[in-house]
Amino acid sequence: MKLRKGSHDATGLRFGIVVAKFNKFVTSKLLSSCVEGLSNHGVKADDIDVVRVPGAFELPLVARTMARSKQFNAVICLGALIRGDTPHFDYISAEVSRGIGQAALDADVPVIFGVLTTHTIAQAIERAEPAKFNRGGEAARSAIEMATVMRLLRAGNDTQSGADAPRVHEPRKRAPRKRKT
Ligand code: INI
Repeated sequence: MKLRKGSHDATGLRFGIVVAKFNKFVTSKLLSSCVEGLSNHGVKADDIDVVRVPGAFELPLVARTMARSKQFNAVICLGALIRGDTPHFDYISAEVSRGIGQAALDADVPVIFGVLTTHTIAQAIERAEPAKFNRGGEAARSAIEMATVMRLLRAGNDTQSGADAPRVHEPRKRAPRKRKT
């Protein structure tokens, strides 16, 4: 039996994050703990691009565009869907989960589902809280693990760990950012 798995060493990897502004009191926490999670595993600030969208419904299109740009080893979607009194929640959450899955398959790049779907505001707050469920940090770890396992599989090498494996699926280089003067 051969066991192949990713690692949590993200040095040199690049990540895109798409974050919904709706329920910002929750999604801002998801974002900060996600960025912290990435940097704790060796990702440089310059290697993280964040795009804000109005609500969770808009996550899949932007995630797909980012993933297809081939600039990122993985894209992370962050949002908070909180059930209200109408069926609105059910329509949006079904579409968002389907769309995020589809984005990954279309782009052939990991797209992580860091979207909370909760019955109450309290549940959402608890899940975003770094000292409790820390779903933002968890999304970061899933993205790193998927990025490294995909790199390993694409390299076709059974013996190397994700961190040591050569980078076959190399994201395209971006133009250097202009400094503000
Ligand atoms: N967007 C969310 O991210 N979370 C929600 O809980 C939510 N609710 O409940 O309505 C929500 N709605 C907005 C939606 O995602 C779109 O932005 C909007 O419909 C415009 O397309």
